[in-house]
Amino acid sequence: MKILILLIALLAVPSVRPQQSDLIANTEGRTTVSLNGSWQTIVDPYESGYYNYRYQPSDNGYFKNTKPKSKSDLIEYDFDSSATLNVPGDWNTQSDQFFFYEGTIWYKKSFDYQRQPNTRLFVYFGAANYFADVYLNGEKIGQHEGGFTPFNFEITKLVKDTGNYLVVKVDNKRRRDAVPTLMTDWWNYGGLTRDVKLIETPSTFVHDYLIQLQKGSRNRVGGWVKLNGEKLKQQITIKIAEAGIGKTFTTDNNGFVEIDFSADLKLWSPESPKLYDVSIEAETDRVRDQIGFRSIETRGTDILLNGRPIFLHGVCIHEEAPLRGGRAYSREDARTLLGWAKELGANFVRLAHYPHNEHMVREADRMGILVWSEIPVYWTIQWENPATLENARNQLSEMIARDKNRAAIVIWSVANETPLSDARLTFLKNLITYARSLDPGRLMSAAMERHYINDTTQMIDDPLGEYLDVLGCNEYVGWYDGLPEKADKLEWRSKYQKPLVMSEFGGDALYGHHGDAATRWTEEYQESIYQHQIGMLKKIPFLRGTSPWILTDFRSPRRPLPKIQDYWNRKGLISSRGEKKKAFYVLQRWYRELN
Ligand code: GCB
Repeated sequence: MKILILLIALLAVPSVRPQQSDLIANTEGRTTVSLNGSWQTIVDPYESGYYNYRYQPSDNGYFKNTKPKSKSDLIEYDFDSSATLNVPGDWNTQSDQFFFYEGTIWYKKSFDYQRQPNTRLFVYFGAANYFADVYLNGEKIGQHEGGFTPFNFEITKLVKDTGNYLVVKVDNKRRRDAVPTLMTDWWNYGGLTRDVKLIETPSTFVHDYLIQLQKGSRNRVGGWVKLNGEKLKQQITIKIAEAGIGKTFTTDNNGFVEIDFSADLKLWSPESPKLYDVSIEAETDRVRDQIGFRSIETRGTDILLNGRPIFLHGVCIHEEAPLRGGRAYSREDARTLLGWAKELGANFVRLAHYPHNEHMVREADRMGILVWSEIPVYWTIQWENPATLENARNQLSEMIARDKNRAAIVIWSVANETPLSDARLTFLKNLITYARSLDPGRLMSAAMERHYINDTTQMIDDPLGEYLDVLGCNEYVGWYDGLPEKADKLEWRSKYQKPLVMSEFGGDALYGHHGDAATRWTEEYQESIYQHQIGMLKKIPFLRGTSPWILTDFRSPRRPLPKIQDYWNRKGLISSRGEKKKAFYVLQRWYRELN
């Protein structure tokens, strides 16, 4: 029976229509009201605000926000006199007592809202790590799994002019069947880690759209528009005023229409990240966006941007806040991180190991930095579990839903360093097919492993390679694999005639810790890794990109070594305090040559 369910799940043909995700993908082009700021919170390690003493979900949990009605009434919690946490923000770095906390915290925010007639209201969460149960005025409005993608719920019928209370139970307990699973090399920052807002829309509104150059074309725009509401058949006009474009389409009875028109546009590129003001005007609604147009494809072992071969010289980035630590969430964080990548000479970043906050991709669009974006299918996911697959598919669809109109994003990646097996291949093929159905325009990749066929020859022949456009490969020659000099003699081969991005390499160094190049943890050792790596990389004929590990040091519970790691992965080219290590300058020199 289990096998049958798995087969059905794996064979289910993904829809070629846009995903029916409920996400209002573009919240930036609409009027919103922020619910950021201070939220009342209750720490609930036993989840006694959710379960009763028989461990059954209670009808009368903390989400009811009950107050004593008389002086003898017994109520054992009170949001209003409890401590607060800032939203957006992880809880671990807001108080020492939460540093290692994995469990449930309840959040409550009160608000008034005068909804205009004929409008609808949604509450939108940029992300909640990991599982969120959401309640408004004591009623459950939904739940969401996955710590790095946005979600929203309609609250039109429940919202009142005054005295609303929004309660969210956020649980970051790791689970074997989840995505990611129990073991990762990054901190499990819990909480409402991204912006929370209210979105008011007309009763029928532009729910989502894809407006990008068609695959392989530099002058034909394609995509679709989807309406939500009662008046589903409408005229829709796409306007790009600066380019003199105004094209009108009519949606079908489901509120959906495909768009297709020719346009003479200045193409987006790292040298010239041109964004156009685009407006999507329905009869009942209007949304604005800033969209860049570029083509991305592969030919043999080349990656072509706007028809010309490009080398992606970049760096990996975790969503670790620069300087202050904790989860990054703001536009300023994004500017600092991407600014450092630019200073390094990068034209490309790999946003590891999960979809980053929207500021990162919006800023990359503005700054002209190409992006690889991925979902946290990392290491040892439960490949045979249909629920795990469903979860991964959902995270993939939410990532694509939010960011599909960003020119900067050129690669979607479905996995990182996953161990070979038939079940894993079936799982990942399913994700790739699904992603292509949601977004036919971008390149698909995965960070794979490689192996030795003899002492000096590395081979890329993971069967997954057959299904990818771009091969990704992580290698740690000089750190987990021999000493830095080992790279000098290595030859690289690939079973596939496809471009390779070396998606990780590097080693740890504590900033300011010096010694000779043979001493681990010193800046000199790390510098030597980069010197030998660059020599090796230059000789790989099918190499078309690099994203060494990693831009800045980041917190990891797997890294306890006192005085060196202290729960930080020290492979950053920049320390957690913003200090550049010697290896930064080695890589910068190479990237400047490439520029
Ligand atoms: C890897 C992982 C990355 C780790 C890194 C390391 O291969 O993809 O998440 O942090 O190695 O530092 O070991």
